[in-house]
Amino acid sequence: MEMKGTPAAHGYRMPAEWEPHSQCWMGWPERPDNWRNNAVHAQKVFAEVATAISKFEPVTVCANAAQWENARSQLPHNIRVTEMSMNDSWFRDTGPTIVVTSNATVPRVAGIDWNFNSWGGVDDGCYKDWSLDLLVAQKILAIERLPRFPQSLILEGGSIHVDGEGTCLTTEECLLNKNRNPHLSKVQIEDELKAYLGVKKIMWLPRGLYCDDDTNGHIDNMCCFAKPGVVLLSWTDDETDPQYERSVEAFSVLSNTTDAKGRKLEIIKLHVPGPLYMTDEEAAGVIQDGEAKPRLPGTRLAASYVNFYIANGGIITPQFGDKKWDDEAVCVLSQVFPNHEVVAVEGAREIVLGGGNIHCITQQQPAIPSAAP
Ligand code: KQY
Repeated sequence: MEMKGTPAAHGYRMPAEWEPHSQCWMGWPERPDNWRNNAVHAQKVFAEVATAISKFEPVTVCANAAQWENARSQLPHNIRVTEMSMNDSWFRDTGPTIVVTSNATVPRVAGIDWNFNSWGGVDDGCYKDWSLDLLVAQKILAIERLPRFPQSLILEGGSIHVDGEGTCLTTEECLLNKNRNPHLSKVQIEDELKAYLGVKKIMWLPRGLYCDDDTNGHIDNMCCFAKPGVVLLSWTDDETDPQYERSVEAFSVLSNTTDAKGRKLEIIKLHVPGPLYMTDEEAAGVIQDGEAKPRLPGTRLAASYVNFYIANGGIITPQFGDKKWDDEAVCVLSQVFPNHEVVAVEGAREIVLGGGNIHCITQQQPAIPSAAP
């Protein structure tokens, strides 16, 4: 069912990720011009992520027809595997943003179907044909019989975070990039976010993570809410690392702003790993066919522990093989989320080789809220 008007006008809001979910959606990686060695390593890690999440909430993994049997064979049976066409498997960005309302006169859960241009269009984006990705959100909503709000704004889910209490966090580097919505001003984009996410205030960081070039600096690699009034920020103590300047800049902006409720933010630093770089062997495993952005040896990987997923009672966090900062991330996240079990996914390097991480490959479906009395 297609909804008329905007979600906020019907009382919908995007809940925070820590609010209850009815399930999590993921895609299944396969394209050999993004995932090395025909995606065999990535598939193994996607299966680990799905399995970890499935301990906390139901998971549905969608796979192209030719991959359905392979996906089914690699995933435990408590995970639903369904056939769905896609160009790649970044469901944070191609899936719907699901919103909820307690307003009993409309369905309590609905989905926003954003426009998508492969993170920047034919010249700047990650691959040249995204026609199947454009249908992913609509298909998920149809499977769940959820009403759909179509949106012409080009926006990926990884470019926004909300606290569920009226604040949205994003980056200028991505949302104001001329390769997304060049005809819209900052104020017009804010108005769209308010009307669709049900938020009152947009907090803009100037830039995302250093070298997060595939996404033009998505917020979900740089900073996220841990609870209302508290954010986790990608950080480095190394002043010679170009990431330092970005983290200091973001810290300053966050320190000098208040959220929608007028709170000053508590900022918790989450040190980045590495720096990590794509090896010759890793790059050689990717078919460079001109259809997708080349994966070049020596490229600095956009690796960040902020790119975790909050499940019902679980934090599913990437690990990169950098023992010091891997352990530190688990320690910080365990303190920040004392009521969640932190689950570390060791092989997350394989996901970052493709350009994102655990948050980027997952999409929560919020639980149905109770109706207002
Ligand atoms: O990080 C993401 N949200 C998506 C990254 C896409 C990379 C495509 N190569």
